[in-house]
Amino acid sequence: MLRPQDSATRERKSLNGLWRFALDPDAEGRASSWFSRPLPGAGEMAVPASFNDIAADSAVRDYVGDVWYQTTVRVPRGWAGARIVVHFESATHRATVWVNDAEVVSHEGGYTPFEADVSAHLAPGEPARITVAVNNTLSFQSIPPGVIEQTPDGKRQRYWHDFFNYAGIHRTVWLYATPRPHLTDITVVTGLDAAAGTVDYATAAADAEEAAVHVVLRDADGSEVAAGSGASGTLTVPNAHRWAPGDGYLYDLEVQLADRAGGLVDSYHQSVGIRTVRVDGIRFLINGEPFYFTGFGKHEDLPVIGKGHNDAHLVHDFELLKWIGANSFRTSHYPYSEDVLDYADRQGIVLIDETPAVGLNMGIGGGIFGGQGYTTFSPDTINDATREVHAQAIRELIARDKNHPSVVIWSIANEPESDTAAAEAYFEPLFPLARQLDPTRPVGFVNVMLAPYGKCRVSKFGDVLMLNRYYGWYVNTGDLGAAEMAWEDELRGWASEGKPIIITEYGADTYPGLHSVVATPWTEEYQVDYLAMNHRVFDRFDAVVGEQMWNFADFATVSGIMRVDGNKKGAFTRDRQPKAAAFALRRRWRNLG
Ligand code: GCB
Repeated sequence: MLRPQDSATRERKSLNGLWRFALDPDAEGRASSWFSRPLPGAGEMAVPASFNDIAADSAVRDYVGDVWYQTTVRVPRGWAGARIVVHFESATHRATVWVNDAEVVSHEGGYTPFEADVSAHLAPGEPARITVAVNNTLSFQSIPPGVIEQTPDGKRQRYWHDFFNYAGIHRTVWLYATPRPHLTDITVVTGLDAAAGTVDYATAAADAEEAAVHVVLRDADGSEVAAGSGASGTLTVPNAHRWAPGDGYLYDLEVQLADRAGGLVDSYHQSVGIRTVRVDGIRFLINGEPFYFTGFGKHEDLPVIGKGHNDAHLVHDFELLKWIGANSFRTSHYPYSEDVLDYADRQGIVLIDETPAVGLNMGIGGGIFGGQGYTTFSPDTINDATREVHAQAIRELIARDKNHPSVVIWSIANEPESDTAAAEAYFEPLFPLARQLDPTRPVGFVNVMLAPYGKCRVSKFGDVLMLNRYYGWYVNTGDLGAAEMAWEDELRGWASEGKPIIITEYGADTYPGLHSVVATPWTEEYQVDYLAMNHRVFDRFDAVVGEQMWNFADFATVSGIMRVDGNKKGAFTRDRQPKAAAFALRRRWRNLG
């Protein structure tokens, strides 16, 4: 699937704005065909945004089930004869879409795009009604998983990941038009040959048996540097300007479909960053040079709009990354908006790209360790059907993000149970799946403290080791001396594995404005001391090739005794003000060189 764009042959129309909106607590909307008329009793809701925090009402915030969105769009008159598609960049966690009275598509998974050819269901020049039932229920067969529990106040969604279950239409909705013969996919793989760069490209098209493919590669000034013909091929760029961390240099690959007479049929522009990624022993190489990750695990999380994408906040967050000296982040714990990926490409920010497979671990709940009364992997809980949903999430992530030079690692899960035979059996096929879908990038998963060195049965499948550790916070709380010893001891074990290690999380909850002269958890001073202890430990190991502090900013979670208005491990507050830790990180990262 190609992301909608305007080109010489394509036109798109954003459907963002206020949509009609209704909850469906009695689950009657589908049976009563709510899509066939103006939504009954509808209010209005912003798209893109999570619906949860928009209303001042816990019935909306904590709602579980179908919610309905509806808009009316006038289809441009000029689109007569075109193929017309409705495209959702995401709908969390699943959706069914109707155009006028016709059901056109359903999609499972809250963070990847889906679309449908709706040409047969609307008419250029006429209005069309688009209705979406978005469902936010998590089950043992969803990624991420969850369970519905009955309480005296009704049903309640429970889950094992530590961020609020925001839902709704979080990203842009497009109506777009392409010619009938059209490009359906483009894959680029880049290489380096001394000063030259190579671009292997492969294209796919539909309804285009007669059409020929031509490609032109242009540099950032728009000058042609290479050209070719054929559905796939290799282009060579002498003296290529490499994409590199901090230097988001992009070429533009224009792919054209032409008819027999040479007339232009379809045209699509694909950005290309020429770079290589490789693991060599304990080194992580970008363009053959050792790379050390600095940065964060982040979230898509903002006041009011929840997980809704917002361009102003995107740019601001990247400015803060630059200010603090971060060169990377992980898209913890789900694929982020494609606007984020595009911007990271242009800014030269390096990404670890993660699936939504978080909370596959019933030993953890909301950051709290301990039995939660469920077995993680079993025929009745996370099972083969779940693994197929997980596999599909991996397929959709790689299909969507394969061409982004910023993405250097696929993370197939965050902190699953990984110390049991059942976990090993569950994960074993998922690693080769990811490698088969993309043989060019290292594949890993993020290991939890409950499966320490010597106990984890899944890490052996990964190309890199990604560790989340909270010595000095969840264990050895307030005792950084003991924490340092325990942490160094465990890390020594991992370092003996001969793989690069990235510390993908280390952090301490910190209430902004809380101070103490003696080391006291929750204070700004303790967070600074905690980070310094971690950095001392990392610096003792050559195998540690990166540190991503948890978290970039404070974020919303379910409420509970471990969370004070959300998770407070941010270097920045939720509204992006720096804590003392931000200045400490800035001093370290800007001097690492
Ligand atoms: C973790 C999780 C992350 C949590 C964090 C915490 O290990 O990966 O989602 O938010 O710990 O703060 O407990």
